Amino acid sequence: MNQSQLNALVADDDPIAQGIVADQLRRLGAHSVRCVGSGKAAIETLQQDADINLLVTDLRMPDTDGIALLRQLEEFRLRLCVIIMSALGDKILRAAATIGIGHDLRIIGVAVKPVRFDQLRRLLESGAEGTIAPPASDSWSDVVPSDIRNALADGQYAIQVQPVIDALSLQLVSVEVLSRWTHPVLRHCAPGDVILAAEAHGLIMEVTRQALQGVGDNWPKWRSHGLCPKIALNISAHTLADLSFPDWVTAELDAYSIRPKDVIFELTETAMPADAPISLEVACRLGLYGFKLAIDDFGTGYANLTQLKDAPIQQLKIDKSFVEHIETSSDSRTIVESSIQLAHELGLTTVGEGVERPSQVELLRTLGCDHLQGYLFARPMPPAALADWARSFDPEALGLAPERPEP
Ligand code: G
Ligand code: MN
Repeated sequence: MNQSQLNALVADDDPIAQGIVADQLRRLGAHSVRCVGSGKAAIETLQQDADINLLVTDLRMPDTDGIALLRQLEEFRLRLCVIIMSALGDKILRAAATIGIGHDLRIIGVAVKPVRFDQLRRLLESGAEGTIAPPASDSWSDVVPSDIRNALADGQYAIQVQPVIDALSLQLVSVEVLSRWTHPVLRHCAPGDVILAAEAHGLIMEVTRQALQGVGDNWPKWRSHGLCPKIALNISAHTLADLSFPDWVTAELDAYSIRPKDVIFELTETAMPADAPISLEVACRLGLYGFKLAIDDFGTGYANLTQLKDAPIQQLKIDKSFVEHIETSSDSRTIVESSIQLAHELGLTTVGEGVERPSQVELLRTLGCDHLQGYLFARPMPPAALADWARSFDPEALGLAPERPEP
């Protein structure tokens, strides 16, 4: 992240804490830092100053507290990065971050007060290049249809694939298809934002069509190398509400000789067919056609047990935020363990996301997780690189040995 582009707002009713954080941000090279003493003042300032791209906010404040502030950021479409801090401890911070993510905010981290300099530096560094939202003029709501059409036409849109492997045999079972954009003007726009813009302008099918084309173009090559991974595609609530999608996607895939049984659609929990009869209808038809459905990022949204039981879902992907601390946090471990148990009792397979260390593999295997995905095995890669990856992938080099499933 380029700190010289950082225009920060610190919201805290305690002037001393406010001063400490502001000073730390300046020492970290922020271009400008402003401070306010309440959530209400924060909203007013953000509405006046579109250049502010980072909010560091306390939770307990007069007027509008931090949680209400997160909601108002969404209501007023103030799309900027947020760091939440509080002296109230870890649990409330994590809850606040979850609420923020639910509001579609870019929460780049949480910090227990008093915030330490190195902690703040790490949070800012971990926000990857481009994570700091640009001023409002670059935000997705200002992306016009021609930007997207041009990006699609110019080949600035490309897919990457990330392997998912069987937890016991350590063999490739599927690849998740991820959309990547490299646009000279839209470069600040996170892929998710471009998807939002594409949806808003009715161009999401074209984006999906290009993703399918990316897969279709590589499918014969993968097969020629003896690889036949299932294809996991992310679809949004918008797509799931489109009654024409099942027939359309079946025909598109058919052109590449990809069969529905080779495809898994990943839905985020927020896209789950809750009270939306049309979504349920589309989900059911996809199931009837032979596609598999997975719930993505399980644990971060609002899927309830009835939805899990009633929706035609075959797989549950456990969010990486739980896998991340599985060795050290008993809460995380309990969540992963009960998610796996619940999934299995409902007849669903499980995928552990965000696996970065062999120790996580060991635990996930012990807990009975079926499939694994994460940087430990492979980062998302261009589709043409998959065969090379498969050839050189060596679990033993990671200290892992294949196990045979129990008979
Ligand atoms: O939400 P979904 O499951 O679609 O997320 C996929 C995202 O997760 C991709 O952007 C991918 O780069 C990222 N990802 C995949 N594996 C890992 C990992 O091991 N660690 C982290 N931090 N991110 C990962
Ligand atoms: Mn996914």
